[in-house]
Amino acid sequence: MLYPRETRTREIKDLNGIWRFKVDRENKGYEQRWFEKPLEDAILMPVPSSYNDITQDESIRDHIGDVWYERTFYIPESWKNKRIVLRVGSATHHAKVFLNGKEIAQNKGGFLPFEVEINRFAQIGCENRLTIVVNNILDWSCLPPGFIREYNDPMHPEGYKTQEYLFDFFNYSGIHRPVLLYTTSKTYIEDIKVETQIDDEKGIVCFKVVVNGEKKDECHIEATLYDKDGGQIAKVGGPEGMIEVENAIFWEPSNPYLYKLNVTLVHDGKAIDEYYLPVGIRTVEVKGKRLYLNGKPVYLKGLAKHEDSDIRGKGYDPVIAVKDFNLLKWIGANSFRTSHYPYAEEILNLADEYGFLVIDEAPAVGMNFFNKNEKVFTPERVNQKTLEHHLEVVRRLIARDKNHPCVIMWSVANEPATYEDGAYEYFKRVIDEVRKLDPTRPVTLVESSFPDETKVASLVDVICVNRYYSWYSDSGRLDLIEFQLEKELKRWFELYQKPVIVTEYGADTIAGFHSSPPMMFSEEYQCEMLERYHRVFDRLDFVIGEHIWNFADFATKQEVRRIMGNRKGIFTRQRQPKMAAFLLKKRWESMKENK
Ligand code: E9O
Repeated sequence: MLYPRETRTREIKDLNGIWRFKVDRENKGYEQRWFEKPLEDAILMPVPSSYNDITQDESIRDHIGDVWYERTFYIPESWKNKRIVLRVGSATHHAKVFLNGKEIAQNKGGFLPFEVEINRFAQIGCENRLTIVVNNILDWSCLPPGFIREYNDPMHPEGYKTQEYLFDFFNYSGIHRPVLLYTTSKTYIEDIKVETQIDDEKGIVCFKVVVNGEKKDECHIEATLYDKDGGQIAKVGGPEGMIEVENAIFWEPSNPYLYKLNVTLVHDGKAIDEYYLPVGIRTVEVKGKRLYLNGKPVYLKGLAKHEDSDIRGKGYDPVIAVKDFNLLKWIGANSFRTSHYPYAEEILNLADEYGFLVIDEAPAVGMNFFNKNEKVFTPERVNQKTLEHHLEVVRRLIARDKNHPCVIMWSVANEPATYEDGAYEYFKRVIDEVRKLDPTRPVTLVESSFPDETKVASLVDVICVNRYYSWYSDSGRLDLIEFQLEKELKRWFELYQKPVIVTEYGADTIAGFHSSPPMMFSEEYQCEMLERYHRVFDRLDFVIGEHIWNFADFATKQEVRRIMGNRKGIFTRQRQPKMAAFLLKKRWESMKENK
């Protein structure tokens, strides 16, 4: 699936902005056919954004079920002979789309784009009404999974229910990413796949183009590769090909050099469709104890993130996005994980440009009760339907992100109950699918299980482990960190002989809380904890990366162990540094690429 771009032949119409919005409190919208006429008693709502924090009404913030979004638009006469596509960057978690009262699309999954051709339903020259119904209910067939709790007890009013979920971020909902229309010719470039190789000083760019539409057999394809300054390197014909770049500049964090591959679809001597892709020439490989980028060992310095900010919730905002990248650069990081779901494509575009190494994660989080007596992998919970959806999600994730040089690894899940029966069979299916679709990138699954209990470590290329010594276990016992962590990490390597990334470690820290000697929640405690972890990492040569939990404080559901959200950020939610940020900046700036 190609990211929508304007080119010589393609136009974009931005549908972001202020939409009309209505909460379906009684769940009557479909029955009363709200899609057939303009919404009554609607309020205003920005798109993209989560809707939860926009109003002063907690019943909107905590609504479970459908909300209705609506806006109108015009299609210019000049688009008459074009193929017109409506694209929704994401709608969390389920969406139904109506155009002029007719249902035209449905989607399940809150973190990936979907699109639909609208030519048959749209009207040229008069107003079109677009309605998107978004539903935020999670069940065990969803990713992330969740369940509805019904309280049939005397202390709750009849019919009282809550949405329960086992992941640690607020279930923000709404249209989270850009909505737009774009055009192509009727016969068009549907997809491009690029893979790069390195042969000494030479870069090799292999491409494959998929064309669709009535006249696809009458067209031919021209692919041209340009350097950063627009200088032409080579031009080749055909739907598949290979371009060699002598003395190539390889894409890497210290120099994220992007070439440009321009693909033109020619019919009757005329360029009918054109699309371009930024191309970073780079290779990724796991060998022995190390991760190699362009044949050189690389150490991952960075953080796990969230799409989360004040007011916007999970809504994509270029202001927050660029600020975050500036902070990541400032602190000396070279990588991050898209915990715990695929981020907006705009974020990956920026990571390509800024030069960050990304572990791209599927939205499979909260598949663990952290309670050995309560199982997740049972026919009533994680079941065949979940697996089918998981397979679909990784297919769509790879289809969307396969061409990004920044994506160096796929993560199929975060902290599932890998010690349970059934976990191996389940993840074998998912990981086999990922490898089949993309043999060029390593695959991982982020563990919270221990080395002797997990059943899935044999399936992955890199062991990724989240660990909270002195926080969730032996709380306050900083003195135990080195002893426990070193012992555990050595065991991982002893058993599996694979490199290890510590993908989460950290402490909730309230900016401005101080204590010496350090106490939990103080800035000193966070610093001291990180330093002790780092001493262990520096002693172990098979540790190939450190990702702190978390980049910034973020919203969670309300519960007693969360004080206005999860406070493990190195930055506050408003993006101001805590003391630990300076410690990390010093460490990471003085570290070599290969630690
Ligand atoms: C996942 C992440 O989304 N890892 C968590 C992070 C956290 O700060 C969360 O925000 O809580 C830690 C997993 C904790 C596992 C140990 C739980 C032990 C309970 C007794």
